Amino acid sequence: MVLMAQPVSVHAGQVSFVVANRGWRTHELVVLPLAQGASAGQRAPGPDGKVDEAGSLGDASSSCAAGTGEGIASGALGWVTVTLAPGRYERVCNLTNHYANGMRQELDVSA
Ligand SMILES: [Cu+2]
Repeated sequence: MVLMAQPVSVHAGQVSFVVANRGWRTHELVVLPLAQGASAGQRAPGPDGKVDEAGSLGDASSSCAAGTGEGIASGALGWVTVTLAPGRYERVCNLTNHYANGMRQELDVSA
């Protein structure tokens, strides 16, 4: 599993994410803040195979619709628009075990 996202850096403000699920499983995209000094991939999943979504800026987890839902089905698009302050973020798929299996990527937001 992999989460490939472009670009890897954007300017602060409103940012729209369009997520194409090219796999056969259901996926999602959640935008989480990265703590000072932390890197993408360092979160420890809990017993449920998911990472803590505290501080989430928003997520795309709906098939052919905006925002939160039941996940983006295989072959479908999901999207979300969030407002990001300058800083470092991590885009993750937080379905069970997907984060641990590599579905995360850093996003840097400049002023
Ligand atoms: Cu996933």
